[in-house]
Amino acid sequence: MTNVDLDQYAEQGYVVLRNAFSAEDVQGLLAETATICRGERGAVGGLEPASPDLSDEEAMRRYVAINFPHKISKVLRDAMRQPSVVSALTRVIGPNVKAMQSMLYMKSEGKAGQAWHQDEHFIPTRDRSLTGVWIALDDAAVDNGCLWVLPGSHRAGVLYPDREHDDPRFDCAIEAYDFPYSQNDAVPVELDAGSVVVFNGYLLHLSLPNTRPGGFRRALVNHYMSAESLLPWRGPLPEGVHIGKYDHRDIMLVAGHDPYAYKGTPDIVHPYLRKDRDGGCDR
Ligand SMILES: O=C(O)CCC(=O)C(=O)O
Repeated sequence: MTNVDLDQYAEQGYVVLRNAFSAEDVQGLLAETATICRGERGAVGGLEPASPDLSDEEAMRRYVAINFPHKISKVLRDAMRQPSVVSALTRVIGPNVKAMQSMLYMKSEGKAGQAWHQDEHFIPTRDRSLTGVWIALDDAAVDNGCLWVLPGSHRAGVLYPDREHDDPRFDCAIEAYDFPYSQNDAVPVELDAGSVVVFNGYLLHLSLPNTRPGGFRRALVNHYMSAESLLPWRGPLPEGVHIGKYDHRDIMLVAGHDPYAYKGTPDIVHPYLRKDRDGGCDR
């Protein structure tokens, strides 16, 4: 069983698992990232297949991130089920755990970060069990746009107000504001490739732009929650279904038992490119 400091997790809202993925695992994930960005693994909404003369690096530089890549990639689904990470998740969530989202960041030099936010704002669970797993595929440091957190900010169990913003450092996603922390409380989570940060869905976090010349800051981020919770997420709802009963079921069980297995796991979400600030924000 993976050793997780549960006291630190409860207190700070995050915990780092050093070397959760081997150097070989990371090489496999980077090769898969290039294949996906070339359009050679399957359809990704908005992605142009790379011509043979485009290098892998150029193919990856075109995009900031892809949402739901695990839907077309066994390598990424296997990473979602990585035993040491799942073992940690069973300690922080409980014995029954489902995965419900993946995001693959390329984030080459110049690409924006994401402003302060709480993931439960975007992905509401009924029991506050949402947990992010952020896997560094390159060494992640301040200059290439690592994650920053506000330790302990999950503890109030409050989702803070949010608004649109015009800060060019960040992508078009809304920012949280009016929370009782200052920038001085923020802590960078610098990680070696293959290490992982597991964090609570109420933890305030951001990332800054990648300012490292020529560099990438690739990361795979997977989201998990307890299998017992319904997932009232993503619209529009099927006709006649009330939000209180809606349960998004395009999930993957990674540990234990799925009490809603009788509902099946329909294929609902498909990979798509994440909006890059360079293309402007739709407002
Ligand atoms: O990796 C990043 O740049 C942002 C990731 C993030 O904020 C998230 O996973 O919620």
